[in-house]
Amino acid sequence: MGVERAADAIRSMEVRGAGRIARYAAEAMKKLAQEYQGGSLEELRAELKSGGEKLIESRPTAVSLWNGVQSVMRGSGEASTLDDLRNIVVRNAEDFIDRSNRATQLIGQIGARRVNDGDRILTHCNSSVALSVIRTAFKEGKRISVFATESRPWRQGLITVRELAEDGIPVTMIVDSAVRWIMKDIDLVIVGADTIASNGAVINKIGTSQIALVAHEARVPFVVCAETYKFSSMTLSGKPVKIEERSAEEVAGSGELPEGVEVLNPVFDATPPEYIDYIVTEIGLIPPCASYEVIVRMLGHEFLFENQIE
Ligand code: RI2
Repeated sequence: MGVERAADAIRSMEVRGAGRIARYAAEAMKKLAQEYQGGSLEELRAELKSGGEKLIESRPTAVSLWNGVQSVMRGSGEASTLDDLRNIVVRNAEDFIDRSNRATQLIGQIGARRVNDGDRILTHCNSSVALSVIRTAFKEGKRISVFATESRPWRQGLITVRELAEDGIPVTMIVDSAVRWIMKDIDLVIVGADTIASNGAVINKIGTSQIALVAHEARVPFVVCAETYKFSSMTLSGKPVKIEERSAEEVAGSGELPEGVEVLNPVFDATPPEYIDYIVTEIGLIPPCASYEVIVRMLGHEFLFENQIE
């Protein structure tokens, strides 16, 4: 599978989930380096650069994709031979994928410590790290039950209910507009993230911010689970997060709407830090206000400013 094919699979959401698309992009970059047949260091460097750009453009909101590509390319500027460059990219890609999978496990372990026996948990969309916390708590013997939103228009909630049902975890699907109706019966909300900004705001599937608002009103803890590669250094240098808007056809089938009726289909929204109780990362459970520290620790100031400030 070439980089173009990988970018198409991410763009079409054949491959989806902020963590999964980052690992998929890293694998595509690794294959590009391994399968390059030319003999030129500069040509491979150019192909990796344009391939990375295509992958990043495929889903503009999830910074995990950008961070994943940067992680694969880190240190490649020092390569003095074709084999050096190939080895750096392959090693970085394998390291990123391993760290990403390990982070999912660690987040499960750390987050599960804050799940109590008997908790009724609400989750939104389909987040592998949010489900890692839920699965870990269940495996530890905590008698939890889960309410999963349908998460229109893509209905990722169907994936969540299938996965949890297969694990034997009691799960109920609700329509998105029932979150305030169900919140009185919920003990804990756990969601994932696509991007976390330097001020602690969390960009996640559309509808997350209203769930956070409703949880805040009901005094229900609202928890975000995110690997450190979902924290955005670009927001630290002032760049806003682009909220992806997808096609009208994902919302209404052809012929369902009268001629001339427009459809707005933003697929992410921003939850302000004040509605978030804590963020579970693989380096620990942090308050949203610690996002700056995570970004600097993850990337280091020198990386930040050599790559961000034009
Ligand atoms: P994990 C998904 O976006 C959802 O917004 C989910 O919460 C987030 O990515 C993180 O997913 P989409 O790809 O990395 O369904 O936790 O648009 O699996």
